[in-house]
Amino acid sequence: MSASVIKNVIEKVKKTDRDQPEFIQAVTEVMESLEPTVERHPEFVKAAIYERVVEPDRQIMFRVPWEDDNGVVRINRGFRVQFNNAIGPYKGGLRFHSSVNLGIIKFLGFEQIFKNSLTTLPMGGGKGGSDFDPTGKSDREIMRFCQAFMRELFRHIGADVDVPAGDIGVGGREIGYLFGYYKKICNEHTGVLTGKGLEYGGSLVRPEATGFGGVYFVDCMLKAKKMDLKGKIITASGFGNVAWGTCIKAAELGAKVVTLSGPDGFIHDPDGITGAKIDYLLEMRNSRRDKVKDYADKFGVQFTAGKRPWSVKCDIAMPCATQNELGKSDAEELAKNGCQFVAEVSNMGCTPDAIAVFKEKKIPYGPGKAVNAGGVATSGLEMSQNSLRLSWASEEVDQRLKVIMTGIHDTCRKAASDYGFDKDDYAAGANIAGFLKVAKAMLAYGVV
Ligand code: 2IT
Repeated sequence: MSASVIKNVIEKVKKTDRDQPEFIQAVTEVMESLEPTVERHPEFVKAAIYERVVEPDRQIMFRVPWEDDNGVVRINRGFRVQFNNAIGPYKGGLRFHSSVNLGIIKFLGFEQIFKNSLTTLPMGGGKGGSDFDPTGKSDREIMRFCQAFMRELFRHIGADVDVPAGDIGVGGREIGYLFGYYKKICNEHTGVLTGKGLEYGGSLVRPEATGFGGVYFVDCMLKAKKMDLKGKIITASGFGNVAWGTCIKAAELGAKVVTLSGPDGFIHDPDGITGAKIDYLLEMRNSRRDKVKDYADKFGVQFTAGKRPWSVKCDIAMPCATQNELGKSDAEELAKNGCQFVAEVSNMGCTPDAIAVFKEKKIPYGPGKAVNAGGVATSGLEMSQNSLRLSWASEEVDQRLKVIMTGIHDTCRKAASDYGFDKDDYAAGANIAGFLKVAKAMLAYGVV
């Protein structure tokens, strides 16, 4: 029975959402690991929880008209997918990138349901964004776009309804413009967005949190094998917010990140990305040039054009850029070069055939929804602080983040072994543990 319930859900999504490959990929990965839950929970089958969880509560698409610096009117498409609010208000980032379409927002929103559940905080799953490309845009253009985007989004969100945040292309500056405009038109100063500036309700450690959480998770993975981070070589991709936080915490715990990448290629810095070099990542991001070669030019290290960093020898690989950024041949090369752990900090960073290689080679692989959950967890802590009308010291936030990440790590291993998988199968454990909480809540509500 279990095989057919799961198979039918996947087949149906493949048919009805055939133009959404990333969504089909995410659904397939999650559903396949839920097979053992079907046997154990006939009540979920009876209530059609598996069929329901792959269908968003609602999908909002809207026109975003804005004026560029030359007075030309430009039109982009805006999205907010409110996927599932069984365990809390919809929560998830906004992505501004030229590749954004409904399928990408749906895959991200779907992953967010289980990720948010794993954090143990009361947050449902949602995601949004636009096909707007921030590369090369002026500050005023970014502002006008954010205001135009919020001009429609405001009617769909709220501190107890749906709380967006940043993702690729949306950082502190964009959240400032979005929040400022929401406050203006709603006349309301509430925690409706996270990733806010410290002056107006933001949380300490939120900018670093995704990377910090990723490194805490890796630390747990190593400890489970009686190893530790001291002296370990890490290859990372990307050079945004996530890679930045990863470099800081890795350096703090005695490991060394030696690569970064961008759309133009990757850099290799064998001495490690530490100290002032880490600060330079912020400058690179603020320049909006979207080029990692600037790092090589500044610090005189090797730049390889048009390639990703997975050929560089490492102990731990941490993809920090975007979906499907690490494929089968990359995985094979990592294995050949002695890589011992893979922790995906990006959302769905590894392709299914890359994950299969890790499994075959017995390289523990931490999936994005567990490894990168520190970002949204700290957003949840920002919401808590907003509700309390208090702000916590950075030590308090960081400590809570560490406790949450350790909890997620242990939960993944326990759920995997409870449901008949290898303890090292973090992907199965994350999917099962994340799903069970949401499914039980959905069941409690009856058929709605
Ligand atoms: O993918 C993610 O978890 C995020 N972009 C962060 C979402 C959030 O609400 O902080």
